[in-house]
Amino acid sequence: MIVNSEEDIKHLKAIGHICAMTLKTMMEHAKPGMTTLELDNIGMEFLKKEGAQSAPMAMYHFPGATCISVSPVIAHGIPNERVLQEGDLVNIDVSAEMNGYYGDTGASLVIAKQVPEYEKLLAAARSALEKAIQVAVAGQPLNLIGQTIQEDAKRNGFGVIYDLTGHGIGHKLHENPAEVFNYTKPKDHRILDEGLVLAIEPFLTTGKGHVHEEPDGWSLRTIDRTIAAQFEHTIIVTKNKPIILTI
Ligand code: M2C
Ligand code: CO
Ligand code: CO
Repeated sequence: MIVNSEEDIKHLKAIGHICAMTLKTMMEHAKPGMTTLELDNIGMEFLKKEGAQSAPMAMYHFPGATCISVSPVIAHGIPNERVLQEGDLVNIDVSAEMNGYYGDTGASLVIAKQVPEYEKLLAAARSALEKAIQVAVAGQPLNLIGQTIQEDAKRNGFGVIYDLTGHGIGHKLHENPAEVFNYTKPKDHRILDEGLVLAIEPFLTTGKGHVHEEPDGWSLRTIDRTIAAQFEHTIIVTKNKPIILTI
């Protein structure tokens, strides 16, 4: 969506903040010995308490309030009886709706342990998101986002997942522009409009950058079972610095 009133901004900020607080709470509670379903319930209760509803459930009948993906699953992981263990690389993705407005955020983390190989990947994925947000300025090519993510990932020794993209968001979870690539597409001449609401979500990997859907019909794992990490924010494009909604 393109925001065109203070009312739009107020509602987007409200749901963005709820998504951010839900993610923070879930990350703080993610401990060895608990199941991903128990962690999802913490997220679901938090959303309910704030008056928001899970976007994956409402929009796609996803079997969980949030997506919790344990490596080598990197996205759309279904919360289940899987017990989290020290050293697991996990992604939590929270998207939700309130008053007809949507927010989307995500983060990867390592459970209760410092694993140098994983920490390097997490730092690089965080860096790619930060740099991509900086270049998301009205009048600039949308392709600059993907180009920036890919170049920053490469500078840090990683590749991107080609099959997963960021997206427009606002009155639905996934809106136009449908694909905000995490790599450069020189023939993509779309321009970022002022007021455009975007979810930017770089996925970085040590592998070839393609995914495979598991038989559960949702979970996406790296095709080569390599590690990957994602960080995601929902933003509003302006003439200057973007407004980050999911903080
Ligand atoms: O838009 C995402 O970030 C998720 C969608 C949840 S719907 C089950 N919030 C995403 C992540 C990975 C691939 C596609 N979309
Ligand atoms: Co998301
Ligand atoms: Co998203």
